[in-house]
Amino acid sequence: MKTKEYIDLEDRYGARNYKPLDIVLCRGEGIWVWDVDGNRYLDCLSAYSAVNQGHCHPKIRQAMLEQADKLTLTSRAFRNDQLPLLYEQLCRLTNSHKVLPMNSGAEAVETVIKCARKWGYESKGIARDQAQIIVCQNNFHGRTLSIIGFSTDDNARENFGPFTPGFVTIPFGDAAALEDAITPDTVAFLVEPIQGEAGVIIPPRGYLKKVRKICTRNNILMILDEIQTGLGRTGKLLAEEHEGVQADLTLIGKALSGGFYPVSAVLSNEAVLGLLQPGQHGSTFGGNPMACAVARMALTVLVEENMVENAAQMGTYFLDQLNKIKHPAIKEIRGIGLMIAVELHEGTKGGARAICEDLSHMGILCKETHTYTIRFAPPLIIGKADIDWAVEKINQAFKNLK
Ligand code: IF1
Repeated sequence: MKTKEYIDLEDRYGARNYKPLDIVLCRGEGIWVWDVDGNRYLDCLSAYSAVNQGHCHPKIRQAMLEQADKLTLTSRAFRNDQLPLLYEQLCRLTNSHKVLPMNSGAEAVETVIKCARKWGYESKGIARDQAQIIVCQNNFHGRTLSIIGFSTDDNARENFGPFTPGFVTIPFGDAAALEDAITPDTVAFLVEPIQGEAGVIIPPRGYLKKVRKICTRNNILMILDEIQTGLGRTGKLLAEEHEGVQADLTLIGKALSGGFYPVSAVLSNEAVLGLLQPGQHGSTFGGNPMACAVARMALTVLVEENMVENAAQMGTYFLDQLNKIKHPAIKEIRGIGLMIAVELHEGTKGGARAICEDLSHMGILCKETHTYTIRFAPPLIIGKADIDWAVEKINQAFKNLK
């Protein structure tokens, strides 16, 4: 079958909750993906930072195949030989003391909301059902009902109500606003270190340090959603390291499996996760042997192949090269590590989508966000030569812009 046949089938039978580029991918290897017509593309989205390790990493694949020949799922009614090893590896890598494994990122977010509320009632002494959690404008934490209930994106919320109460929204990057929003019923502040979907919005330097101090001083939990920023994307294993802070609870997902399997986790400590008693939380697939075997290898290759350091070095290089592109449509080029965005001036003809479509014809896959911003987030294994090749195409796409 050719591209058009696949598209016709998908459009005929599929819900239209996405508007993908009309490219039908069938193979991936490292930074490259191929479509059914044999065209090769440099993946500058990395499945929204779920394939930081590169597509179909051979060692993660091997770990998955070997585990598939042994044991895939047992439920948590019984123990398995992979989960404790993942727990130990995650705690050592992230200086955590307790882990709760889940599957999707949104499930990890929902889990942390439950845990923060439980901590509020049982440790902080908040009145029952009064817990408040502070979140930021333009947040993205997933698509479940509680999460979209505190989204500020109308498109994500419209006609899905009623929503879960107990959330207060403040501007991102404004530590004073956090201080002002805290009440005796506040149990936590949930924030992305860098807002991904909002368009790689980087907070002022020192923001996370101030947040840490405010949360400690007011006895509220600092929760960092590192599902997109974590696992090397920003040039550190966790983005919190850029400011030398340690959250009370940290969420990871996506690249935790290198793109092979949905695996997420809540990283924390006894004081919070220790409050959960048997039967109070769980999931059929959470912490299953296959997920853990894949995640263990995904973490191993991330560290052993120096992908985090490479992301830091190549991110700096990519940003420097992009900043040499001069075009009146470019409003700002920003990023940390390999989490980069090019923002166009409002009103740019065709918006960021037009650039993404033109780039796809030149062999680069990237995605627009909020009409005028293009994200560039290649796998963390990318090298200088490939970045040079990409920058030349990006430069050409801007030259093509009318
Ligand atoms: C889609 C966006 C990115 C996330 C952060 C939690 C989650 C995500 C910081 C939930 C997931 C994904 C969702 C995916 C596209 C992608 C996305 F465009 F939707 F917003 F990356 F920016 N926290 N982000 O980025 O994790 O439940 O998806 O495993 O919905 O199409 P999930």
